[in-house]
Amino acid sequence: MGLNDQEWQQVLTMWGKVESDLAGHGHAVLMRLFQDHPETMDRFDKFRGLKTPDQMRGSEDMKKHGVTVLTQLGKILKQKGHHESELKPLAQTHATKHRVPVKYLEFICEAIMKVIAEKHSADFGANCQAAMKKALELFRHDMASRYKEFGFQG
Ligand code: CUS
Repeated sequence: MGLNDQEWQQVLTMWGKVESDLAGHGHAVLMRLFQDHPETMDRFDKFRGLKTPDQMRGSEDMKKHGVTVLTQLGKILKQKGHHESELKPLAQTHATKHRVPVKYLEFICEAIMKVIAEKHSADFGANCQAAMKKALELFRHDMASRYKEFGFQG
């Protein structure tokens, strides 16, 4: 499940491109997530009122939350797998407060992969995609083990 140096480098180079417009990518990821899996909107009170793609597109809350999500994930990826201290508080709030199941984390990771593929198709080749997928799998795997420690089966 671990990544080698070259794979981490691919992941972080790609993430640098995501960070060139974190708000744009974050908003696109949440739009994608909520369109593909509307049930995931229920986890956050502030999104329940959004019904149409236009409302989502104009939502400052979604823009802000997109930045939050990608900022947290970026901090974790930059630890290249040594992310225990970053992951723990995130797992705790998501297990005990938001109660975001592992399945939803999978959906959000899928949305991230799709958005990167759309915005950076030329730079997101098969190797880089595979590396990013592995990094996101590692993240989910470790979130899932932490969830169990907090008594959330996820
Ligand atoms: O916020 C946060 O943080 C999370 C993510 C990470 C990566 C963990 N989230 Cu938010 C999640 C989710 C959302 O937002 C929505 C839906 C589902 C899930």
